[in-house]
Amino acid sequence: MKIQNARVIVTCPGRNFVTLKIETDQGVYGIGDATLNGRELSVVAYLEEHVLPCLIGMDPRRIEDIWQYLYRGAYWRRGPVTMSAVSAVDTALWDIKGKMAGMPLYQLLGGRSRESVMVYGHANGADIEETIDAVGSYIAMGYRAIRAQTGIPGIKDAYGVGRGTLFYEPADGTLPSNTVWDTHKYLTHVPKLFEKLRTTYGFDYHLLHDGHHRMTPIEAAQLGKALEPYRLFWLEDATPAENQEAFRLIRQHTTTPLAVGEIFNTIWDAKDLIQNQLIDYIRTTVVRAGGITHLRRIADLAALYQVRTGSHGATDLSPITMGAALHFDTWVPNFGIQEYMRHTEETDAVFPHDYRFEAGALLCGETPGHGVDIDENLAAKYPYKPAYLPVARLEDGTMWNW
Ligand code: CS2
Ligand code: MG
Repeated sequence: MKIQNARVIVTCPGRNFVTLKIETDQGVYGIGDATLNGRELSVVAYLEEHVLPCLIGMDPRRIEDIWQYLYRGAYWRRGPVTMSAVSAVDTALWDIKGKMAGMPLYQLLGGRSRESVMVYGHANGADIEETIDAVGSYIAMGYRAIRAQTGIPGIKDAYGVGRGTLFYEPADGTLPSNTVWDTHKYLTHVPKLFEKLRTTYGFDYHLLHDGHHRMTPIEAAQLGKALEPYRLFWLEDATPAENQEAFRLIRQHTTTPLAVGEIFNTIWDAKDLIQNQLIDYIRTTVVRAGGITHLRRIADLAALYQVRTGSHGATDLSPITMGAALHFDTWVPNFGIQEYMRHTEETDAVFPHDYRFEAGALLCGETPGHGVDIDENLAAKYPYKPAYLPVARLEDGTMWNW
């Protein structure tokens, strides 16, 4: 069996997605997500110029060997562009493997470990009252876990407060838009949100919050401590994680569970965090961290230290990633939770899939492979449209973390 053709499909049904399609000489094809929000074309170039020519003629059944070839063979290892490309190849090959075996992906991984995959949605509002209502609407939709983000008095564009409700897409503009941040105002305000949420809805629902890399370790420790009475499921991206040791300082001051890793692209980014039990959930994803093949390695390391998975699942990860992630989540023994920022109807039409939402959970389907396809004719109707994630500066103009 040989890879006969491999090509990249870029489409923009409201936001950009990059899809890799690998076709074999036996008429079976597989697809993988290669979307990197705000840097999409860099992954397209990496794939088209440096990866796809190497794949032609390779045996698509040799998933591990091709992964090692693309990782070690690049010489310049790791990084979001390289690993998004490797992830897309890996995901497409697992899709082919499932189709050849006539099995849904979770069966190939080891079978079902749970009946369904608990997910969390994104509730946000311009102020606490609006956010309280938004959380209520997610509870009414059947969610048992909800991320809550709110506008911060004195901050114009606080992170996570979308333009609209169900769909949150931060990328915009042909150049990055500028936002202003102030951690002191944020730290003063956020505990009030969670006090009000627990007063309003009690403790029967899981509440999550994303710090989105904005705090220093001691500020994150302050917030974690202040949120302890409200028993969050997790506080995410409390501080930038290049220095994995930074989480030790947060850990020393708070029992609020910590989650990190949506921007990680290999196990090396998380190794110390996991082995020193500095986090409780690892957020690595199919599209960013080397596909199914590498994500399994990360999850297995995490399991040794009672760290659970909590994969990223924002709108800028295509339905292909969501579909493959659900098969992974259905199998992985140390599952924690799956993020599920719903895609728009436009996007779902371009990427027909067999997963479905039910009672606060997602259920993967039984279609052989990962259960997601791409309608190329429809995809062609949405040409690429440049869009960047915003940047953030402090009020004095200091460049900060968006
Ligand atoms: C966020 C993401 O969902 C999350 O946890 O961190 O929405 C993130 O802002 C985007 O994926 C960036 O493209
Ligand atoms: Mg996040």
